Amino acid sequence: MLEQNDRNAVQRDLSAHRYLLHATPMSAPNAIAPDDIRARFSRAMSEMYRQEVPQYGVLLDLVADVNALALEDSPALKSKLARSGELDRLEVERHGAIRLGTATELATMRRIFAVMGMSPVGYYDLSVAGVPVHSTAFRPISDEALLHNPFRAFTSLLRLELVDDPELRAEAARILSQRNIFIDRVLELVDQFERGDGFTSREADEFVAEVREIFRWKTEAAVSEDVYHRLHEAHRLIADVVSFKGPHINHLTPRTLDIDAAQREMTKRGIVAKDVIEGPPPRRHPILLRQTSFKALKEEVAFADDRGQVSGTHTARFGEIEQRGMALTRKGRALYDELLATVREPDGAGGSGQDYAARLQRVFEAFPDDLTVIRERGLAFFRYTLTEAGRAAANALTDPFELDQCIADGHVAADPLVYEDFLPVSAAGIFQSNLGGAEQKSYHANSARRVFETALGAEVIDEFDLYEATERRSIDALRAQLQVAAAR
Ligand code: OOG
Ligand code: NI
Repeated sequence: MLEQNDRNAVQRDLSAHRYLLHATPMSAPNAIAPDDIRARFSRAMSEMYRQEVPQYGVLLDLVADVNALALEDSPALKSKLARSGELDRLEVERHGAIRLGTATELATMRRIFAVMGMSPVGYYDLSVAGVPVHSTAFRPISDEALLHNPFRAFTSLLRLELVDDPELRAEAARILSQRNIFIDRVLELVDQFERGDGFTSREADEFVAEVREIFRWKTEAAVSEDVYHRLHEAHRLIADVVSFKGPHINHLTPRTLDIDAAQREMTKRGIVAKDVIEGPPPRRHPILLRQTSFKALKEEVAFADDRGQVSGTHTARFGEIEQRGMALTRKGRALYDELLATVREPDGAGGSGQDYAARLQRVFEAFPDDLTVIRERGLAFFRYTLTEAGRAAANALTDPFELDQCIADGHVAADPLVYEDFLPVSAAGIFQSNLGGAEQKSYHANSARRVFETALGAEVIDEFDLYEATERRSIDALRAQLQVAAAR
């Protein structure tokens, strides 16, 4: 049965984030809305990445083809996506990822993303999988904003405290403290936004263009070849963050409706794909998130030596695709984590082995794949809406209404909410695969959420609270509709 959520707890938690939810001081009457700035930004990033990493363009075309086929093959899928509004957002839907070096960079990035209506959701500790970062995802949080454009930025902060060698640690910290990745004009525009003055369309374009520059690949390294190699020796990721003049976007990920087909298509079109799809196995009713990527590119770098510039290469940037399924409740997520843990290596990173897919499939037979069962066991979040039949019968329905009865009678439709977030084990697998495969460091895993939030200058929003609130709002809306009908 649908659990009676502790509504007050959700409300309390969300009001603690009022500054984020209402991070839109829109006093200027003709100001461009954050949702529009985000949509422009997402488009601009995609154009840039297409130029920088041509295989990303191939990936976009491939995903468009696979999606068109999937919709053609399944009118049911098409009408479901149309009903939830996802059909319209599908073509523009993607996420990107960046890695930052300092607390100041993270806090400033939070302010920049707020201009685009993106808030930090979730805390991901990647040290458990041997990656010395912790992360959050900046993303839109309201239903309307998600439908408008769901662009997300998976944002990691380097944890230098996990570097063993004190000398190297100090040197990396010194290099990072000397770089400034934000030009003054961007900060001026952020101030203007925070004052409530909003942006004209030209200012919005200027902001988008300047923020995009922050994420552009810059060939000139900030360090010598020798320092690069020492950082690289400590961890490839440390070299990737510390050696450069800015946090280059390291991938952009479109959303596919059929990741197995997309994976096959990648190979056909000459893209060397990661061998294992991260996340749950294929199912009739997809849950959470499945992801695969292609290997990072080797890019030209000019190291700065006393002797002048020395050319070399760096491998960091890649492409990824993902298929999104339903958002799970805490209970559903606990079951997912438990099942996944039984098929993973003890270190949690990178599912592998020839029979991995088969083992995954077998173990996940314990996760129900029937929507009614999933809902009745409280494993996923749903959106409830009145059906045509429900509308016709509305004044015969009573309040308090029996949700399950209404669903059984066909008066109310229950559609799963889309998972809008990320998965730490999958993220670790993606990190590992593009860091050059076999490399495996082990860190004393320790989640440092508070430290991360202090660096960020804000708390991260709990993603479960957001889904819970969305589900609850749909039930409230239903109830209101029925009361109106009953009063007639
Ligand atoms: C981020 C990897 C995580 C995802 O989709 O899980 C990620 C990175 O490599 O910086 O993007
Ligand atoms: Ni990604």
